Amino acid sequence: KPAFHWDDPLLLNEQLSDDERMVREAAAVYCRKQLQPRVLEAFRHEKTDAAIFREMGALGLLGPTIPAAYGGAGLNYVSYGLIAREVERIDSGYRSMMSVQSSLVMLPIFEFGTEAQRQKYLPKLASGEWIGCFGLTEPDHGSDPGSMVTRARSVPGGYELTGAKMWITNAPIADVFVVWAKDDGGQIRGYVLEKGWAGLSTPVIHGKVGLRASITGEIVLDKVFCPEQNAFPTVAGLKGPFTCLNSARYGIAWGALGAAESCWHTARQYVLDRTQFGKPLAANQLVQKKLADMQTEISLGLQGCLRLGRMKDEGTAAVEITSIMKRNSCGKALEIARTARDMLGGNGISDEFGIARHMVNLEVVNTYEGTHDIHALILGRAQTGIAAF
Ligand code: TGC
Ligand code: FAD
Repeated sequence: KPAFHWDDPLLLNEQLSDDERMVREAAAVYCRKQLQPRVLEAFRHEKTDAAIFREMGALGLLGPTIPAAYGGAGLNYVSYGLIAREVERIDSGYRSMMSVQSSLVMLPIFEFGTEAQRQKYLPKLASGEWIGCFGLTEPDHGSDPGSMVTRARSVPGGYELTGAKMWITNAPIADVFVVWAKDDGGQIRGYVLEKGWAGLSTPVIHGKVGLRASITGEIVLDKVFCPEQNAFPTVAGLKGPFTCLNSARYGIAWGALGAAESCWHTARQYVLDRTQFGKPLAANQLVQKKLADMQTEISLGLQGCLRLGRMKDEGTAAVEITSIMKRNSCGKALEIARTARDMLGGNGISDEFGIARHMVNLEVVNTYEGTHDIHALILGRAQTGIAAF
């Protein structure tokens, strides 16, 4: 009779290639040894350790799908997903730092940048020597980025950027800024800005109740001059930023399930160890049902992520599938974190156990990169032909 593996019922691990398993293991070891010991203090005190970028860079975890010629590891999308899952098993903030650098900064420079831009920025972003951020959201335009008001006015030799971006991961510590703005013709285009350019400032946003290990800020643009050679030459319209989001949302789909697995495993061990009414909590039917629901959702969700990764690697993934997976993983992971929090009773409230931290992080993850409901509307439009935004 085939054995049942409670923590990997569909044998996902066996569906990976040897190389993919090695990537997963290397990421898991790094996360356990280097990230796990830091996370409690980082979360409590809103501390973002910039050294993490260099550590991740040294292991090839930044821009893993970017070719080796530009400093990347040249891995496939399944490997990228596996890395995101391991990093977010520790904390969504660490995965945020990694996925912004990889999908939202390195990917557009690789896809849309000139050869000179690729040569200048990608190797230093891959090594973690430079930190990147991505500015799409504005104070008054989040779900509807097409209405952005940031402007890139043509001036001799380049553009002058004016406007503000809000809720930008990594911004206050960034060296490289991929910023989206409307040109004189009202077309959205991408610009690569650098730290220290006149008129560019990045105030920190304090007081976040989630994602506290990952620094967030604004990007304020007060007539920032961007030379022509720092504009993406051809991409125009929302296709530019959305191409980056396709990759980042895919990583989040895997990552959120990593956070969910962490909550599930912690809750399972807790209910096995804790006795009430003379028996382990795990001996109660209500408790076992919760564990069964977690196991079911996580196993099915991971299988969907793997399928999407394979389709991305084959070039057959329609972008709507990413909306299914991002939305499903985030919604289910958040529900699992809330249930796991409850299963730990009072201890679930303590940050020592990690579940409440995952829970508030997942509130953010469910909101950024397209909210749960915005992805429902993308899918609703795709099956009815009616845009209900
Ligand atoms: P819509 O008419 O749908 O599309 C406009 C143009 O864009 C093209 N397009 C895509 N291209 C590539 N990939 C996709 N997924 C695409 N989706 C659309 C589309 O073909 C069209 O091209 P063209 O040539 O015809 O002009 O545009 P809309 O304005 O109706 O869009 C509505 C909606 C809801 C789909 C969209 O605006 C949306 O997705 N809103 C959510 C915004 C969002 O996700 N923001 C994320 C900000 S970044 C972030 O949160 C980073 S957090 C990272 C971290 O810390 O980990
Ligand atoms: P809104 O768009 O105002 O939405 C508010 C609510 O209304 C949501 O529930 C939404 O689902 C709902 N809603 C909106 N429109 C509709 C509709 N038509 N029908 C039904 N419901 C609707 N952005 C970046 O560009 N770069 C980053 O690095 C980045 N990092 C972030 C980090 C953090 C910690 C956070 C919190 C956000 C980050 N964001 C970033 C911004 C993020 O992408 C936005 O917050 C998100 O897209 C939602 O936009 P909003 O906050 O303006 O909410």
